[in-house]
Amino acid sequence: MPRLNDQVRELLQEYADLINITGGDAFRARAYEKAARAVGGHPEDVAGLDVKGLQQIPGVGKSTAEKIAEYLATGEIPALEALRAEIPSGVREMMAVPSVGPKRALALYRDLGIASVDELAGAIRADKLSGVAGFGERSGEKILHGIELMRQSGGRTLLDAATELAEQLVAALSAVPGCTRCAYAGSLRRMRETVGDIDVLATAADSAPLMAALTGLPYVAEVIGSGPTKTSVRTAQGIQVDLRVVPEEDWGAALVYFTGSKAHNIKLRTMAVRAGLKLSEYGLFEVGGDTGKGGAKGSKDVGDGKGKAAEGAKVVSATEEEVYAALGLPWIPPTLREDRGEIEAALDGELPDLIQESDLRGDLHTHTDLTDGLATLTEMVDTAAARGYSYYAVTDHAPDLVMQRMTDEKMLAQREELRRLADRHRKLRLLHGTELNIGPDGGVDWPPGFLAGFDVCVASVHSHFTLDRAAQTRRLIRACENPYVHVIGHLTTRRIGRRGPIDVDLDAVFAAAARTGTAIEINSSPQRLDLRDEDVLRAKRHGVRFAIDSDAHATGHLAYPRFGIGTAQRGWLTAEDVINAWTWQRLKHFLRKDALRK
Ligand code: DGT
Ligand code: CA
Ligand code: CA
Ligand code: ZN
Repeated sequence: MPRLNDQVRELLQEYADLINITGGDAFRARAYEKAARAVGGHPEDVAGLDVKGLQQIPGVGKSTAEKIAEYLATGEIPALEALRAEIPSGVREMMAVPSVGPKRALALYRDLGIASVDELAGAIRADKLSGVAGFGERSGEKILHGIELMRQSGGRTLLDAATELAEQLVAALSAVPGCTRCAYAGSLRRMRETVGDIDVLATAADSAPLMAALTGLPYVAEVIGSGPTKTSVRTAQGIQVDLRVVPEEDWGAALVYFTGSKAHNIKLRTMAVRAGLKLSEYGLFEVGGDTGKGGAKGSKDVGDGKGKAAEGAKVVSATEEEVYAALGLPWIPPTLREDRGEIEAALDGELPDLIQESDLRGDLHTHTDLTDGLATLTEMVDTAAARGYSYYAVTDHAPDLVMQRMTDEKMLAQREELRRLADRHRKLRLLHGTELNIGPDGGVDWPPGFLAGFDVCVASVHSHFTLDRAAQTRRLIRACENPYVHVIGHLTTRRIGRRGPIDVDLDAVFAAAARTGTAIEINSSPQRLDLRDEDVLRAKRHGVRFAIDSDAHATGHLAYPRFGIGTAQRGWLTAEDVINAWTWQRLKHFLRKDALRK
């Protein structure tokens, strides 16, 4: 279940949004927005705090603290409920459509009476919006695209929330007497960026106590179905969980099956059939009666796992390794199981030696409270040191992101402070960096003279998201060509389920990055995971190097690279491909971009 702090963050953010769109005080809205971020990033659970304690959280004032306390006590914030009641739920849903947003949603409702996403889509298709003030010809198209995006992600859960819930489930079920094994499988084990539901697998001689334990969990809101082999429930947060209990000797086959992906499974099953075998969630079997090799090729049960072919003796099913080995394959890491060539590579002995979280030696993109982070420089550095890193870069926002109010003086003062901290952290090399803003023409915030003073520069797009493809491509290539830009941050700027990627010729940018020795970031924030897995694989083919960064805005976010590692593995990356898996000696050389500075 998402942390209480995250629930409170969402409620306060919603309150701020509602103040804005109902024409309330923008200053107040900003204060609630800030409080929302502060609570979300606060390391301590708000559950145990009273009004006084809540006010100790930086950015949380008295009236916010009171609202949080009300929520903790009653499960409701009356002021929020009152604002919610002013706006029909369909209109609030429209506000969530990327490229509509609160202001437009309210205007559509007030001026045209459009009160739901369906009505909005209908109005655009019937061409009722063109000519209405503020709606150009392309807006309709863009909104339809936004609706599409929202529907695609509809019901899917982000990786961090799903992981947290799955870990709680596995811990709870593992503690049930009689449970001999328990793990999560499905798309979550493959570390897809979002998951449709959570699949948990367990072994026990008697499944009943496990099923009862699941349905009895306090955060389970609804039992969708329950039987001796499978139980499905929905949590209070609306996430579906499927639990399957199998006999211990079938663990390996079941884990392969329920980890998927479906496409990977189908390929495995085809291989089994070619070898005169049959693979299902119950094991790998000889095909009874028909032992003719190849005779089963093209058999109809390929694909559904519940084939009707008579089952002969069981070959193996206890471990994943055994199942793969019996098919002539090495064990294949779950993050590769998407039928993107992993079975062919395994047959050729060419599976990549995937990068692991423990390979990361540092983080090259992080923020402090000098800009929009929540923690101080010291707090961030101490937390990074505790992670065992050998280098750590602080990269606060540069001045062109006006609302962050950065100045040369503040930057230089931070650099001084960082150099002083170095005495306390002799094992952690501290790098002073910045996150530059890539302007519409590809320029960045500071002239070369000032840029040369940084140890590392990340450069990211934070504005002009709607430039056309050619302009977008040009600006990113120019950023790569800047001799002081080492890493391109969150290249496509997408926010999963909220904002689509910018329109850019990725291959052209990848080629420029490879040519200029500019790394491309895998931003590990679960809301971004940008670059995404498939594009990572594509960039790697161009010879691009990557930086797996947290983009942390709070100490807790320094753990995000765990999710970026999932994306990197899904993009077939090895430690060799990732600059922050390199030693400082080697990274230092990379950060010079010497050839370009001549
Ligand atoms: P999700 O939940 O939509 O993010 O994706 P998955 O991959 O977790 O899919 P899910 O929960 O429907 O099923 C879990 C695994 O079970 C899936 O990865 C592969 C296996 N599986 C489910 N249905 C089928 C099927 O019809 N055929 C085959 N071969 N495998 C299946
Ligand atoms: Ca699933
Ligand atoms: Ca499922
Ligand atoms: Zn950042």
